[in-house]
Amino acid sequence: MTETLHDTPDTARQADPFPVKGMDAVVFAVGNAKQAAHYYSTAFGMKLVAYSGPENGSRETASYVLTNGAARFVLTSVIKPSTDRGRFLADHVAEHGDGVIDLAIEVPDARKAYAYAVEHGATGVEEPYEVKDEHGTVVLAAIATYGKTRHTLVDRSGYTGPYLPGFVAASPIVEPPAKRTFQAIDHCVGNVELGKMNEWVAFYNKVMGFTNMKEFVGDDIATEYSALMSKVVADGTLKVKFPINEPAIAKKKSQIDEYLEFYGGAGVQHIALATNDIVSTVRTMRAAGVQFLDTPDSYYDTLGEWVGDTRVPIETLRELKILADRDEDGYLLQIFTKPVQDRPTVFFELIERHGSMGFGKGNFKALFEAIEREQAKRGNL
Ligand code: TYF
Ligand code: FE
Repeated sequence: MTETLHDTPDTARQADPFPVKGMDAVVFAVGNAKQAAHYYSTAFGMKLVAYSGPENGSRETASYVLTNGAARFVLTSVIKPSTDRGRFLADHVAEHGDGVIDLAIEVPDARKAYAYAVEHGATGVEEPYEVKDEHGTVVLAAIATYGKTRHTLVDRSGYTGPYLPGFVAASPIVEPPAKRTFQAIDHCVGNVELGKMNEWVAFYNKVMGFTNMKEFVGDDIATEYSALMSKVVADGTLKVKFPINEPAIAKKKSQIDEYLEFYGGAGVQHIALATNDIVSTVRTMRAAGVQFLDTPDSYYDTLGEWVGDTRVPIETLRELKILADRDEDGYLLQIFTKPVQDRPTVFFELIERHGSMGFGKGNFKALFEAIEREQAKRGNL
């Protein structure tokens, strides 16, 4: 059974030219999906629910579907490339390392969504098509976004299977932790080339009718310490949120430039995972060997003065290196992993929101300094 948090009443959708139900999946192309599935099970506490591979008729690729609440990851590897799809996956891993190839979005009508997107300037990569099995029918279509990333548009309202036709149900690799580590995808961040941020923001404005959220990092902050500029686009219900970063020229090499160099172009930088108990999640993931960015003690010496009361005592935040930020709507707690592959590219964020719909602007200085300390260790000064 698939769980879902995607239930917008039909009335709320009518006015929206590009209604979305939420993130459908984050699809990764990786060198070894079998081992990656193990990592996301044992280190991130996710649950294997579906599989596609040679044992059930997919001779070219192996794909593992893991979930945690409404969050879904798909990990795909090539076994033996023989079609364009296999060749694309093999080349993608060779060129970019492990990375995200698809930020799939669940929509109520994939045909309408695709037509709207293409009419408004999107490049189509898959015309709408149906796939069926004994569990029902799914309608899929796909458009291109930054780099080699795509957005598959998924209407699974007529489907009850574990993921998509072609996949069979699978049992968890290990018993998932007693307490769920996270329950949804909060936002998915893209890094694009210098000078391209506004183009990609305009793309989401036009193609999906997404609007800009108020949080952005402009060149004022950029030149001071962050070496990046950032804007956030989101659908009207804020279920799908896409921050877009571009490098800025600063004292040190931008973390975004480092990503672009090692990834080999634009791509997904981080996936933020929503949790309702970040303390317990960070303890569980640290115990499983996940490495998080460090935060200096000095951050916690002054945190209480400006962030006010949070659910978690400052001393616990200090112990676990969790960051906190507050705006007029409330506060949030967040922490960032180190990159999860050898290339300094993709990483994850855990976020616990209490009213705030921001992205931790108050933490950018502490966060970017932590990233720069990691960059320095890699010799990228
Ligand atoms: O998604 C965001 O905007 C925050 C902040 O390299 C952020 O998580 C921005 C850029 C970056 C790391 C975090
Ligand atoms: Fe983030």
